[in-house]
Amino acid sequence: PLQAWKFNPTQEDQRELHKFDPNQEVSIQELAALGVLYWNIPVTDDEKHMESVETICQERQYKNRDVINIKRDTLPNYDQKIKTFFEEHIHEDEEIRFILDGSGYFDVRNKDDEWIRVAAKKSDMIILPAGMYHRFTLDTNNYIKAMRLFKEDPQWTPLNREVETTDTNKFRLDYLKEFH
Ligand code: KMT
Ligand code: NI
Repeated sequence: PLQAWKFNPTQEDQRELHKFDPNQEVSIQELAALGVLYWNIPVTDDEKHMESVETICQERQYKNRDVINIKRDTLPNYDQKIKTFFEEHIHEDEEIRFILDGSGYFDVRNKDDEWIRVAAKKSDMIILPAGMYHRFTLDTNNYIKAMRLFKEDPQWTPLNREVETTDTNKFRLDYLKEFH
């Protein structure tokens, strides 16, 4: 199952675990209450997992997808992108990620504006609702390959917190109404 915990904001590198001692686990139910959805779809060599992906795409009307391979050697502008992914932001659409290989962390804000660190690994599909503050980092394995699914055209420009007027963004207000 998915592992999630309260993020301990120490000065350590963003790729480290950032757990409190003792660890403060966060359950899938708590994540669901914040609007975070999760499925485990085993990724196999025969590509059987794509049948489940197709079904989810049809049910939830995801029309577009691409695959991102986040590794120093394969991702153009690697350092800049790693930095951008870790800036706190929202989107005006769901953020849907299906992890094909490797692992990484999605940090999401809870109702008290604390970070929850969600560990995503191969075979996890994670959906963050529109308007939820979040960020992403690789872990110390330094590699993730993920399918990114989109409702419409890849229209997932990050709106960074404070830089833009995200607290009054319509999608932010809709999120708060539904989940807080
Ligand atoms: C994002 O929006 O932060 C990304 O696409 C990077 C993470 S995908 C595993
Ligand atoms: Ni995002």
